[in-house]
Amino acid sequence: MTEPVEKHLKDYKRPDFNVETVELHVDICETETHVTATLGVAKSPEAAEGAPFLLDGKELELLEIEVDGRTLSEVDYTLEGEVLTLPGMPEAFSLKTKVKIHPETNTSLEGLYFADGTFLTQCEAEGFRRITFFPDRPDVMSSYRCTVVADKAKYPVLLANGNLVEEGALADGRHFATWEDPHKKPSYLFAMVAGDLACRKDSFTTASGREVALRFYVDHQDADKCEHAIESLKKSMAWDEETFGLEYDLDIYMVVATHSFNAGAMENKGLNVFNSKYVLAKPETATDTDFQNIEGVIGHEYFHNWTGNRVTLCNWFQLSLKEGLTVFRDQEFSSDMGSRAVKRISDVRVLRAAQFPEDAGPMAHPIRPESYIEMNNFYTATVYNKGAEVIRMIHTFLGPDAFRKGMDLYFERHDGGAVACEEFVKAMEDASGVDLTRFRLWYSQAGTPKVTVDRAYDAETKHYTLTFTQAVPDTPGQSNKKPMQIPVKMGLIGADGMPIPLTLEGESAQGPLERVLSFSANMESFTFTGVEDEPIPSLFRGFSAPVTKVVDFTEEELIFLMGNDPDPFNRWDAAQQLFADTILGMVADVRDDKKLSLSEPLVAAVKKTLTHDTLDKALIAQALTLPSETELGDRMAHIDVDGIHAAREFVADTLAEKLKMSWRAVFEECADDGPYTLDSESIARRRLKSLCLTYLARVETPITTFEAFASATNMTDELAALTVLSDLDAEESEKAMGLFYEAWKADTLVLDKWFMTQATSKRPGTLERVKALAEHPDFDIKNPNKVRSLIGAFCQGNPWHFHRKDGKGYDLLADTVITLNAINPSIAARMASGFNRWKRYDEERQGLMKARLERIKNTENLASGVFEIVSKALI
Ligand code: 0A1
Ligand code: ZN
Repeated sequence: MTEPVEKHLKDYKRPDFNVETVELHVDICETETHVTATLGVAKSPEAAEGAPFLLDGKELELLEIEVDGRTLSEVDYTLEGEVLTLPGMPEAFSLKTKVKIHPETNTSLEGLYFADGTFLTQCEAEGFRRITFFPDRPDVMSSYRCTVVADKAKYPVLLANGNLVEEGALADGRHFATWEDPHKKPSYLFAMVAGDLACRKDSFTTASGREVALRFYVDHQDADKCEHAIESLKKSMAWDEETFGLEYDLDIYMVVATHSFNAGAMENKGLNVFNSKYVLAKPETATDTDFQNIEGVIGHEYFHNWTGNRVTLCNWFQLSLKEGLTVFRDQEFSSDMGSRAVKRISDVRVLRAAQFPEDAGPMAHPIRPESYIEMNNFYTATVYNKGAEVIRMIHTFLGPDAFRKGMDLYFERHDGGAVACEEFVKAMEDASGVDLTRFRLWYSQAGTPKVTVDRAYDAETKHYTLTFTQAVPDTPGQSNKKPMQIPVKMGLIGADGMPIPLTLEGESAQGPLERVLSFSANMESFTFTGVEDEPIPSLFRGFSAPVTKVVDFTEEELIFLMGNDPDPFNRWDAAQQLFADTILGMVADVRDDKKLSLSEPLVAAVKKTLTHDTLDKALIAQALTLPSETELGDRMAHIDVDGIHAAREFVADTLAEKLKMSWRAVFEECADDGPYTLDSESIARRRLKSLCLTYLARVETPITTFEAFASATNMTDELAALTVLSDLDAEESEKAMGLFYEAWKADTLVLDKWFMTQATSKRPGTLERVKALAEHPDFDIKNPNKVRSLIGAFCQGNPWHFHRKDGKGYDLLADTVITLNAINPSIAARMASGFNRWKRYDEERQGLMKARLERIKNTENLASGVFEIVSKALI
């Protein structure tokens, strides 16, 4: 096999030919589909003399090819690998191709595929080339007209982007629908659907008074689960008008839900396709988190209409231009809809759990990658979540008003264009007058900067000095990095808990109580004057930069910050730091078989937070959730799987035992028999209640947890109790699993929760149960949600069992990757990254993981995406 080729940003050139118009005719039959494409092509004025027209095509059978009505013979073109080359083309011409494709056997879920009775498409990043020959790159933007033809009884619903312009019956019980999209778009935003789906209708009136039809297409049995998604869409539309002055631009907005989808959802113009888990919800089947995720993902796809669709990318290296910005927008939307601090905490948890390790591993890349083998591998936490942090830092430096001006200027300049990240930064710079020269390093340098803070107080001069030092670690292909420009949002807190004015040396007027320092050297000091007593600094408030901070806080200081920091994010962060320091401090003692003990002040601080009567209950729940074993491992240079597990269990058991009465009292206090409502307060109450349950289960009999399970009246409470039970080695655990299955076996999304709960269980024998569940009739290796819920959850969310010393957890992952390689390469590659951290473990485990990576690498017909992940991991 020839090794897959790597593409480089530095080689990027604008296209030689533009496709102005695309007319597609898609004739769907049970065993094959014919696609006829008529492209109106124009040579670019910048094209080199004699440049050929290159089209991409994957797994297409070419049946006919014509230029301006003349059938081409085999000497007129070449078709090699996945490229169709047409030399000697005129300035403008019409190209017609007819191809045969097989959606009915396409398990990759890219291009046109058939799943659960519906034909649908996924074209981002490079799926359009599986439908027809086309220059499948985002800087080729065209007007589309698409006719879908299929059997009328089996596929009554025929959809594509834009407006319906014609529909009608055909011979043999077939029918057609023609859709026209008035907006030019790149091929990755094309979509079409043919199926038998229920349609939930609603409408939204825009700020300028236009009525937009909203249409949600779902399986008939799910028609009662769309309400929340529809409401979320209406909120998103109103929010974008209010916040950014952006209105929707078509008369119809369609959402199709499918159970078979590689990712979360897709922003195709006017016709979003969603993983059903981000659409379908009712209180009996979906948790509070599901409801919140739906609101966030519906918002995300809607916001793409401006950041992604109206202004798109000139090449895939710029993916963060649309994704980082759109994640930032959806995070802001969710913050405005619910609790800002709680949202920030959960976003930072995701960043630390997924992006920090990625940035420290073999696939580390800047938010604007410089090269890739398989684009699908770059839909990463770095491009998305760190990308959003980079936008957030611009927002922090500029402030909301200048940021809004920057957005306006960006749209004014680039609406209808395909641009690069640079254009966004330039618009922000020009609109605000703020120089972002050094800031641009965030786009090109990978790695999480480590910021160390030293403190010095001079009681005589009343000066307080903070000295910041930064180190940006080496990452594959990048070393000796330059210092980044880092916003440090901070305050100083006096011993009485009151904020201290921040007057920097040289300033005459008294400073504010909170400020943003701009730190952009290897080392830099900031001295505050008029500080009467030594304060405690509150640094990186709201997580103002995606860095790891190292401050030599004592336990006492962390407890102080946990109780007194006016910034809720930093209160939470102090608690997490305290737990992490405590647990990691015990790991060596576990190894040496020493007796462990938990400090009394820590127990008292937990009690104080737990029983606080004015703090937001959701914040209490977040603060008292111990860092996960994975998070703790990430804080260690060499991950001690067993030590972390034992120490963390000890801390949880001790807190459960010592504060038994408090957990019980707060649990009772949070109980509520009223109807389920989705307001922030009720969500917070349920969250704190389930946290109490996790502690109580450690000290009370399993019967009480089972009672909580059996009496639950909504999925949030039911799943919380089931999850707690799943860790218990008790008959109640099996009993609850059985009851849950019987109750929900007809609901595939709820079954995903059933698989996941068992996969993440701490009980002995979990690996064996996971393997048995992979043979369960309701498990389907072709369905990505099932793979993620069972195998993904086990390998990523159950480190203690996955890293079993006999290597059997690793075998399960390697076997799954190899099976999936032939079914769905994109999911196979994602799963393969489960080995990325292998060098961080002990020698024995390293050897076991390396052997599995090599086994995968030697698989015949290895997909380029899997090759990229495993070969980079093995370097
Ligand atoms: N643009 C989508 C994400 C997406 C990417 C790839 C997909 O298939 C391989 C599907 C969706 C988003 O950000 O929502
Ligand atoms: Zn997106």
